[in-house]
Order: sequence, then structure tokens, then C-alpha cells
Amino acid sequence: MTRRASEPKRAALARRVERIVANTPVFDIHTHLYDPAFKDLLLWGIDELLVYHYLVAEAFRYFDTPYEQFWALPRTRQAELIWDALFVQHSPLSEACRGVLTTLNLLGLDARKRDLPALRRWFAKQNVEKHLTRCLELAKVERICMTNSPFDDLERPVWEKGFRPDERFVAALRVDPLLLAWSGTAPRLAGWGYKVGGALSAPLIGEVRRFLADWTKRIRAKYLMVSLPPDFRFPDGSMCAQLIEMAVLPHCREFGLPFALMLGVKRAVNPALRLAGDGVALADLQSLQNLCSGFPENKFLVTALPRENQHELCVLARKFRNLHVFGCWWFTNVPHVVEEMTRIRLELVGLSLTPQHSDARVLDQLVYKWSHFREILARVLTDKYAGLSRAGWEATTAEIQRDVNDLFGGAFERFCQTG
Ligand code: FIX
Ligand code: ZN
Repeated sequence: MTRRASEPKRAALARRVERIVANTPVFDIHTHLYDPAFKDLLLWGIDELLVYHYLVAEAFRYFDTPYEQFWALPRTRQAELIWDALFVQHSPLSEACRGVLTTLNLLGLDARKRDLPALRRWFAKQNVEKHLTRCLELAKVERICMTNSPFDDLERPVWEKGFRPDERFVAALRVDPLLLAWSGTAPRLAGWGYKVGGALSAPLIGEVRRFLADWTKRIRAKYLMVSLPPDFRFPDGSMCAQLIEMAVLPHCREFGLPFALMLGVKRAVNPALRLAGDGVALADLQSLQNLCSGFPENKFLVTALPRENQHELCVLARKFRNLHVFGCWWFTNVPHVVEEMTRIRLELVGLSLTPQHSDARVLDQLVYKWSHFREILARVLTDKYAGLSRAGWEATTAEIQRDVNDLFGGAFERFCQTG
């Protein structure tokens, strides 16, 4: 076909793909949002958007105040300083800043006057339940997976007391303190009635598994999850690797649950920045290979923080069907890298993965995180279907819809159900 003839065809394909990608509901498989029954744990509104740790890290580059002086301020004052530094004194070009503006814009607010008090007045009038529904509708998110930690003193009592769940939320059991800080966690388990004193032994493992079983049932966990540092190795004599092998993996097999690994986060590179102080370094994917090949009856959901791990991770996914790649996590969730990762994943793995999760900590962030990703995905998919078309294969609308359904939660659900 001549170039002139193919241009309208490509434009029509782009419109079709954009419409499907924009309108397909998504299952957001990893967030830090909570069912509204958790009350204040569900963060929302303009001040929370501004004090998001992604923005805190950026704002500190312009501040000259000592860290602790900033943290001692009321949250509203922190938000004002961040607004001033990142939106008034400089143009908000970074992805996290642009995200605030996309969110405000799609909520129907006009931020052009740079009028923070006016924005606050609008949010003050919202009711959390209605605002939740509105954000979910704008983001076209139909289900949200929370991050649930029995070790969180604010969260644990809500589970213990019980509540009527909002069916749009599902739970995931987060086990970082168990695997990464055993010496501090063992006394807490002991305090809750689990007999975990002494050295690693069969009875101790039995008690850890009893703890995992109790919480898996209590929260009806969809999967277990841990984030791991760059120096994580498996197999290894470390407590972390041994607990994974002897307790977590058998538990996941018993309950038929995936184990989610978030690889390559270097915690507290600058502790003074608190939540904003974490960094990144290359993860050891040989260890992931050892897990996938050594435990074919286990399922691993995996995302990696370093850009440099992404290609190798896709190659591993080609070798092990018990590995499901997901998300553009944190520092990779910037348009340039998201586009690159999404292309590499589709080109190397195909559609049996989940290309994005939001990692939202503030409800309103769902709006921008999904809007920004849908724009990139539509562009990448249009290129891919156009490539097929040049090879003589025209994807039908139903086929494109099927593929997008898979990318937005279908492939994840299938992976969870297998085995
Ligand atoms: O470990 C995680 O789940 C990370 O997503 C968080 O630790 C991190 O603070 C975050 O919010 C990244 O997006
Ligand atoms: Zn997270």
C-alpha cells in the first residue's frame, strides 16, 4: 500500500485502539490504598497529593531548610512549601508534578491561577465515599489491590475487629518485616502467641506458617508480597532466604497463592528523607531464576525497580511460565521508561503479563497514573497492530479488546488461578 493510502488507515487504527484502551476497566494489582473502612488510612485530597514522597524528594532539592525542621511542620504547611517550590517557583515538569495537574484537570479543577487555597476549598467540600467512586470512574479502575501488613499498628486492629468490606478492594499480605527484619519481628510474633523463640527449627517454621495461614485467611489475601534489596540472594544462608524456602513457599503452595517479589529497592539511602529516602540498584535475577526453576509449583509475580533489569526479566519470563511480570514500579514509572518497558515486554513476552500497576498512595493519584499509562499503551499497541497489518494481519476490534482485557487484569487473574 502507498504511504498516502496507509495514513488514514493508521489514523483509524489509532482511534480504535485509543478508544478501547481508554474505556477498558482495569484491575489495579498493587496500590497502597485502603478500603474506606480503614478510615484515615485511605489518603486523599490536594494536601496528600502534594506531600506524596515522590514530590517530597524533588522539593528538597530546592529547599535549604534542615530535614527535621520540614518534618516538624504541620502537613498543610509542608504541602504549601512543596506547592511553592515545585509549582510556583519552577514549572512542574517532572512526572509526579504533572500527575497532580492531570488529576486536578480530570477532576474538573482549574489550577491555572496557582491558587492552592481555592483548590483546598474544593476538596474540603468532597465526601470520601463519593470521591472514591468518582476517582475510580475517572481512572476506570474496577478493582484495587491493597498492601496489607499485620505489622502495621494502625491497620492490624481494623482487621482484628472486622468490617464490612467494600467489594472493589482486595487484599495482599505484605511480609517485609517477617523476611527482612526477623530479629525485631520474632518478639512481636511471640507477643501475638506464636512460639517462635530460639534458632531456626521445624517447630519455629510451623509457627511462622500458622501466622501466615491465620492472616491469609483473615484478610482473604490474593497473594503474598515482599520487596527485596539488591543484595538479596537465593538460595542463601540468610534468614530471609531460609524463611522464603521453608515457610513462605510451602504456604503459598498450600493456599495456591502467588508470591510477589519487588526487586532492587535500596531502602533508606537517605534516611532523613523518610519515605522519600529509598533508592535503587541492580537486582540479582539469577536468584529469581533459582526460585522459578527450583519451585515450579510456586507462582511468582515480579516487578523490578532498576531499568537495567528489565530486559533480563523479560527473557526469564520466556523461560518460566510460573513467572508473571508486572508493573512499571516507582522510578520506572516515568513516561520515557514506561514506553520502553512496555515495548520490550510486548515484543519479548507478548500479552501474558500485567504491564502496569499504579502504586497509588493517595486515592486521587489513580486518575493520573492510569490516564498517563493508557496514553502510552495506546501508542505502543497502535504501533504493534500497525506492524501486524503491514505483515498482512488485521486485528479485529474484538481481538484488540480481548488483548487489552488481558493486559488490564485478565492475564493476572488467569495466572492466579493456574496450578
Ligand atoms: O515497597 C513498595 O510497595 C513501594 O511501592 C513503596 O515502598 C514506595 O514507597 C512507593 O510508594 C513506590 O511507589
Ligand atoms: Zn508499593
